[in-house]
Amino acid sequence: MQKLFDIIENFQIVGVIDEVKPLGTGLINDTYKVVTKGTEDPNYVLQRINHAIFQDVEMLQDNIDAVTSHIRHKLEEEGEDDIDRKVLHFIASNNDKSYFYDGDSYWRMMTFIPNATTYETVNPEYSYYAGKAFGDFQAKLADIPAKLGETIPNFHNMEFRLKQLRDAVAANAASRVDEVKYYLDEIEKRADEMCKAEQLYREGQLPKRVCHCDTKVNNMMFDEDGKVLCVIDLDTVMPSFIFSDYGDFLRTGANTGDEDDMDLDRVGFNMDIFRAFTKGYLEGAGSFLTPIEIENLPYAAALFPYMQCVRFLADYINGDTYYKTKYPEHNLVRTKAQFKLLQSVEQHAEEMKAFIDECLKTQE
Ligand code: GN1
Ligand code: MG
Repeated sequence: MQKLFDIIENFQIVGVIDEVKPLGTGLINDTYKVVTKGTEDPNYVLQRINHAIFQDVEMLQDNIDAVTSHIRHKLEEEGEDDIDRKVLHFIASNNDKSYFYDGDSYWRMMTFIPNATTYETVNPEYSYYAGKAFGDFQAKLADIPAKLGETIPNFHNMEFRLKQLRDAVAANAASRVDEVKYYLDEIEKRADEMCKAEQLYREGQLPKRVCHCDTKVNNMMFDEDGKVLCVIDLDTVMPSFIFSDYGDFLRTGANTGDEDDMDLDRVGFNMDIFRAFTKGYLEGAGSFLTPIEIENLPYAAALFPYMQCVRFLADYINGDTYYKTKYPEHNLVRTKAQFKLLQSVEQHAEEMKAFIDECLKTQE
């Protein structure tokens, strides 16, 4: 902990530090809450950026600066009076950068948003607000003048993720391929269909827009009334298909079980959450979505459990080199849970389509 106190010394914060403790359940970065003494000064969030995964920290922080200042500007224009709870505020380091490098790791600090909560599961009402919030987030970023870089190249490119899985199978580094044959077959059966977005993009039918690309339900801060204050975890904000944000929320928010549930009977796709989130999303993003984007929202709902299944399985086969794991089979358990979720989504394909058509009719 002393080390963390020393790191914090390198940032221009106000207040005297009382305590530093782990925060959140992220699988990539290490996150801490920095509590200051008394109630006058703000508390902070300290993060060690996973440099093995985010290799270009300069680009990463430039993206985040561009996004947060653009959103801040829009909120000011709208006359919003709670701006500091609606957009992240990063603290400058002593040499006026938005991060600090200690010779080994990259660190950054931001103000802790007071009176706000994150959730691992949400009810339909909160999902509706979340849908609106993501639609609104994308709408606000539609005219961002900065050209954002890809902080992780090919992050949500399904063809690339399948190639990584196939490469992992060919190398079989942890000798785990034999035990996962069933899942590999199931993945291959769906491969062409799941690469549809890349295909449509090549044909010029599908645009890329600035997206959040990690819209897990726990990456949102809610206020006391269940309304979304802001979206956090901006490392992966980059150009992508809108499917990323729509699909990844449903993958986490509409799962009746946990992402790594060992009890597959608990895992399934909750249509009430789907309906509420979709209604909110179409209200927030309806103004700029194209018919191809809207028509493929059910595809997006399937794509993200599928992609996550591919990514967890590839990591399992590689011997767990990417995601934090709590036990040796963790990535396999995650793969199975995501596959079960995918099957449940597939069973609801027609119902999803019908609901979206219905929403569009009432919006006309
Ligand atoms: C990672 O950082 P975190 O835990 O919010 C991952 C996402 C995955 C998610 C799976 C940079 O997100 O893409 O969907 O885990 N982020 C990165 O839970 O790989
Ligand atoms: Mg997170």
